[in-house]
Amino acid sequence: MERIGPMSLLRRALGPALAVALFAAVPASAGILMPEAGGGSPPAEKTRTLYGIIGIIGIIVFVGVEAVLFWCLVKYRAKKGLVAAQIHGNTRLEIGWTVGAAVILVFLTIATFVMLPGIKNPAASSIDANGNPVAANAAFAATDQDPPPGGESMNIDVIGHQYVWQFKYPGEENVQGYTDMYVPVGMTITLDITSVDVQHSWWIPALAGKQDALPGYTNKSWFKVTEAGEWKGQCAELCGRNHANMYARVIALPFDEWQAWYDRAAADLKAAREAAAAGREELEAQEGPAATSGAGGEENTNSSSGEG
Ligand SMILES: [Cu+2]
Repeated sequence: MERIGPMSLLRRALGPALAVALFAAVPASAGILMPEAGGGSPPAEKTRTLYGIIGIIGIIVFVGVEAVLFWCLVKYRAKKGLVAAQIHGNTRLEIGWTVGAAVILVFLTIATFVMLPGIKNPAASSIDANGNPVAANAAFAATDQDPPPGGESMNIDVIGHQYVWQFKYPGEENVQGYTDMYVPVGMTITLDITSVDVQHSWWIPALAGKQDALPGYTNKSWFKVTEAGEWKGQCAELCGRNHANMYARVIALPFDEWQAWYDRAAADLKAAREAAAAGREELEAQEGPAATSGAGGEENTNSSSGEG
C-alpha cells in the first residue's frame, strides 16, 4: 500500500475540511446567498435589498474582470518566437476605468445612504394599542418622518443572561417571559436591549440586524412584522460555555390572539406570585420571619410567563 506522508495527508484533507466547515457554518450565516428577511420587517427587508443591489453590482464587476482576464490569457498566451509588445500606458483606458470605478462607488454610496434611515429608524405602527388600524399616520404624516414620541409602538425590554433571553413587556401586569417573544402583527416593536452579566448580541436575522446586549448600556433596535409567523435567532456574541444554546424566537400573532396570550400570561404570573406569597407566609408561620428574610427571601419574579 502507498505510504502517505503527514504533509500530503494534510494537503488532501484541506479541501474536504474547508467544504465541511463552509456547510457547517450555513445555519449561522442567516441566509446562504442573501441575508434572511421575513414577516415584512422593514429593517431586514431593506438590509436585504441593499445587499442585493451591492451584490449584483459586485457580480457584474467580478464577471467582467474575470472575462477580460481569461480572454487575455487565451489571446496573448506565449507562442514560440513571439516577442511581447512593449506598451506604455493607454490614456483613454486609464481614464475610463478610473471614472467607471468612481461612478460605481458614488452610486453605491448614494444607495446606501438613501436606505440607511429606513433600516435605523422605526416605522410608524399600522395598529394602535387596541389593535385598531392607524389611518392617521398614512394620511397625514410625511413618509420620511419618524413616528412622534407618543406614536403607537410597543417597547419590549430584551435582557441577556448567561444563557437565556428575558423579555419584559409594557403594562402594569409586568408580564415577562424567556426565549419566546410574543408580538402583535402590524405593531412597530421597539427594543431596549441590555445584559445583566456579559456581552451578548440580540439577533433575529429575518427581522432586523444584530444589536449588542451590553451590561450597563441600553441599545435600541426595532422590527415590525406584517404577517403572523415565527422567526428564530440565537445569541450572536460568544458569551460562555452554553452560548450555543442561547436561542430566541419571535412569535407574531394577530392582535386578538396576542391579547389573549398576554392576558393568559398576566394571569399565570399573578397566580404564581400569589402562590409564592402564600408559601412564604406559611413558612414564616412555621419558622418565624427569619426563614424568608435575606438572600432568596425576596419575591421571586423569575417565574415564566407560560407558553401561548
Ligand atoms: Cu449570549
